[in-house]
Amino acid sequence: MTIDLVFPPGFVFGTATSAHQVEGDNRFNDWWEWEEKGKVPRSGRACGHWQLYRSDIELMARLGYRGYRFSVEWSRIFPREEVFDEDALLRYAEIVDLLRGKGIEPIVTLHHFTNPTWFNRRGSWLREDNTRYFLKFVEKVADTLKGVKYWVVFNEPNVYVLQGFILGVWPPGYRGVGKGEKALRSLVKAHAEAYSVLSKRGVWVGVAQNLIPFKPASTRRRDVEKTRLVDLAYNWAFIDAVLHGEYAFLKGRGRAVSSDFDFIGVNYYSAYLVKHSWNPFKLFIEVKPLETDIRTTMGYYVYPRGIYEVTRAAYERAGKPIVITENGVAVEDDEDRIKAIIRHLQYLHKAVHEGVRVEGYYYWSLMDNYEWDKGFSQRFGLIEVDYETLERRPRKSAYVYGEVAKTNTVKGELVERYGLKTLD
Ligand code: IFM
Repeated sequence: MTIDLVFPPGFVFGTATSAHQVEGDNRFNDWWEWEEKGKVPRSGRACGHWQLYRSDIELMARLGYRGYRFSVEWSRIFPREEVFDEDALLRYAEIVDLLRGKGIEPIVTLHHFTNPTWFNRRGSWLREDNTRYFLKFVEKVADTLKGVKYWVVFNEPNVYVLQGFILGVWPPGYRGVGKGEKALRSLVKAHAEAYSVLSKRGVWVGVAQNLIPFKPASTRRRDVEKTRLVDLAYNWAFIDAVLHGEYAFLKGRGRAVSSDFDFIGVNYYSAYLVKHSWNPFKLFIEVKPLETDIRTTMGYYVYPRGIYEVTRAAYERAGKPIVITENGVAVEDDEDRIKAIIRHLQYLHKAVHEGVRVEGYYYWSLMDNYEWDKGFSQRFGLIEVDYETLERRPRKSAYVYGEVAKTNTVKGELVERYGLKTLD
């Protein structure tokens, strides 16, 4: 008989979304602009969450979820540089109150990949003094959303810098390692400024960092060295810069404005193999997904042990409590989602059992939504969204996860049926 996996009292099982991916009609940000230019699929009304938030919150409460991570859309609050939309901000305040009323712990993200278009016209994150615009937004939000304990200033600054400033495949569309490093330093500075505003209010401030267990494709020295470089630049540059004012990036070391975190949010999805490449345009690096028994429709694979690896690594490196701010899968068969959840929780439980301080786990995502350059093709949701009618239909995984959330326990029968037989 398999025994129950019990998580500590106070551990929160919740779900996560972001504004542009679920709200709909975010017309004043740079993603919308890219959509209009035909560079990425249109988000349109997305899941209509900006109108349906009340029933969505009721649904998450009925399902038993205890936490909800969402983002406040900067371009809704400041659609123009000098235009402040108080009503929009008050709607976010209402969302926080509704969540609190249902006993759901909110985590508020302040930047989740989107900028107001006017901010980009001012030079975006390539100009360090532009952090003042973001700070003005942070102050407004912090003054209004009372009673929020957990704040994430930046979602996945590493993914954002890579896609938006090095590869140029996401807005604002800059290319080059130098640009990426400039943006990185501005984000670190903006984090410091936001930290000083928020921490005075006695709340917890963190980052939601996308962490990847990179593994050398072979034991060859070149592959091992490249793996170390990628690990430092991708996983740790932002975190090291914030904590120590120093970081290692793709072309050497750099310095930035240090501040602090009260927790590290970990967004974990998959593992990758790293190989030395002779192609200078790829910075002499080749990265490809580590293959396992479950392939997601995103093209990468489910590797549950990775959540243990990155959670431990983040805890050891930063010495801060951990929140799993995202973990989830886009799959065609919901049974694979249940397997993925149970298996990741087996490994997370192992980390907790070994003494890693983890405060919660937020499944990505509450519902199917707009997956950036992949549009609506990816089904990450515990809840299926019918994009024609906007009807929400909880999947079997939604109820299974609800039982975990209500009891803080993964029952032995679930482990037996969906879990891994042994953990290494
Ligand atoms: O949808 C994204 C989210 O916006 C950031 N983290 C990864 C998710 C899945 O790709």
